[in-house]
Amino acid sequence: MPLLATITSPADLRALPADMLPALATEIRDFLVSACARSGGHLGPNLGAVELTIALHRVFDSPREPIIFDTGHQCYVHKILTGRQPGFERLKSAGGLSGYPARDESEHDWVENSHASTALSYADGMAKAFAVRGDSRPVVAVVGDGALTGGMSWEALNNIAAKDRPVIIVVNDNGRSYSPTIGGLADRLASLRLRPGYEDMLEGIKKSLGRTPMVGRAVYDALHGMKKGIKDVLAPQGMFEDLGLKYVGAVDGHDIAALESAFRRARDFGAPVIVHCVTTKGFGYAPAQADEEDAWHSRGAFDPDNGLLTLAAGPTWTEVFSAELVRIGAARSDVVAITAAMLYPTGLAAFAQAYPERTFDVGIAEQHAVTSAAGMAMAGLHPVVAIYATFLNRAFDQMLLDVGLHRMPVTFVLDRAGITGDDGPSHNGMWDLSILGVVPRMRVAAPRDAQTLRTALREAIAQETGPTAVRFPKGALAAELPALRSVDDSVDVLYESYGEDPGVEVLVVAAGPLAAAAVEAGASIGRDGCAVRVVSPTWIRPVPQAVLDFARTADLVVTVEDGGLSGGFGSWVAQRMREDFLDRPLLTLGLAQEFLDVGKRADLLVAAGLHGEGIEQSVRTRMEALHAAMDGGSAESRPAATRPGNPVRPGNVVDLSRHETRGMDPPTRSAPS
Ligand SMILES: Cc1ncc(C[n+]2csc(CCOP(=O)(O)OP(=O)(O)O)c2C)c(N)n1
Repeated sequence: MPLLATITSPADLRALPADMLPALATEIRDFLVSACARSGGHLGPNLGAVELTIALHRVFDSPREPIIFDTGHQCYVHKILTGRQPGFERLKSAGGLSGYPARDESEHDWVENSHASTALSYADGMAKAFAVRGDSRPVVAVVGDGALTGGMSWEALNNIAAKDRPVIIVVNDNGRSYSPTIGGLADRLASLRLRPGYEDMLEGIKKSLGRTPMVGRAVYDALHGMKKGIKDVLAPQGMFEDLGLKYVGAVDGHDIAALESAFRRARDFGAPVIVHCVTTKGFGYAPAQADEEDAWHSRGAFDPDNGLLTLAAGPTWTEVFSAELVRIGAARSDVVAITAAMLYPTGLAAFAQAYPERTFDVGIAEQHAVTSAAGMAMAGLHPVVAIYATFLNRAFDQMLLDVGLHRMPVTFVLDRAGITGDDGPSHNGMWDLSILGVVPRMRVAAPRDAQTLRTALREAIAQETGPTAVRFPKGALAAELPALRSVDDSVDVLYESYGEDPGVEVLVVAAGPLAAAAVEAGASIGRDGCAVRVVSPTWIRPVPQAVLDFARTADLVVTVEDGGLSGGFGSWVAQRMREDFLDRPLLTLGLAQEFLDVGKRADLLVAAGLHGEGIEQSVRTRMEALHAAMDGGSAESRPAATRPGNPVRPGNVVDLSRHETRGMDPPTRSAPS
């Protein structure tokens, strides 16, 4: 029977003889590779944390003694050891196991994270709470060298070091974030990693001196008394000790016995300790370990035999942005790019290759990235901060005051905006519009396809009087959706069932790539003889005047967006309509302001009613309600589009196949009967 099948809890693990642990580690690696091959996942970080997690669960009594994983992407082994092996059948899928710690999955998951650099603060808070309650149990925080570059980690360290509370900080140092971790701290850790281990050396001295009795012991003790001095020469962990934190390490992060011994010493100490573990990302699976780009930090489904991706990825939004920024960089030497430790995922690697001196990886430090961008703009550059939409949350104040108040020309490029899906609730980029909308004079673009993305990016970077943001979603690029016509150069008309007639029964204003679903819905309603217009403004903030002009002649205005409804695009349109005394019924379609369940982006969009059929249904329901309110609901007086079984009026037939194949051709114009 495989060992792994016998492990359903940390107690089972603790009962296992130490000499069986290497075999268990091998089985866990095989299990991880098969699970991630099926569903994709954070394979590299987890392969690197196998021994470390085994040792932690043997030494600490989880869940009583909390083990908090920073970011949480490396918690798969922890899940395996805490009774969740069966859940890996549906890793990162609806109804399956989350790719991050999840409180409703297990009592071993004290926190539910995914944004980096929070573990030390959680641990500090728990340790304070236990102390207040007279409880001396230890709290463990596992933090990567990447997460350690985040400011919150240092704010927490400053507090943790101030008191003798038993917080054990396990630094999982693989030298990488996605790419190699950068900065002074990383250099410092690297030197700790590379120098001969102090503890090993001391042990060596002890052994050789021990062979000369009498003198030996005395010399050893003297040496030991000089411990700190020697330590500082051999390994500059003074950085931590100066903060008041005991340092243990560097420990081989793939040697379970060494790890267990270091953790036990740290546990016995009863005060804050750093245990510095040196690991290798992707350890034990050659394709991951050998990958220069990111050691398979996060990988889609693949063939476990050769490591090749199972599904060939089509062109992505990120690639379009990436290539266009390089072109812009060639023409504009003042354009610089900033990433918070995500050079490849945000598409900045090509820019970095072309213009290395104009690319800045600041570490996992979004707040600093944004204020640093403000500084660059003050000194004459045009910074492009490329960041996942969800991580912009971290830098709200910096965006509002350091960039916004100073009217600095900084362009925020928000990748993974809207629903991202399988990374769970905290990774959805559904908050950005709500916070962008708070920033005075912030201009926001939501391109709907590759061409509008290229144009929006150029226009954003051409702005010199204040900040701009360009948002686009995760994954495969939407099909090109050409405009029938453009109004004021700012709003594209994608569909109209009665041509350019000003008055319509329904105006649909779609933000970004949901334009395709909006056209599908609009065309279906228009086919029933209803006067429908679907428009797509690439720049959604400020709300273009042309949108308001269109709204003035519509019976019902509908906004569609891939973001939280609270403070989003629909609310901006509502506000502008109020300001313009535009008293029209308004239906705002978007995401409920909730933490969404894990699922595929496409499925979650359907669940939110943001696909063609869903939008159509919402619009029809609202039209029906409006007419019912107006005339008491008599079926005959309702608009054609909402009458059950309504025959399509001749002349108003929209040939949808033409829309699908070559964008949005206008339907044959005919007068309403
Ligand atoms: C605030 C924030 N910014 C960016 C990310 C994206 N991200 C996820 S893991 C990671 C690198 C983490 O590196 P490290 O802590 O060293 O862990 P490793 O994967 O190397 O084990 C980054 C940048 C994030 N999760 N949170």
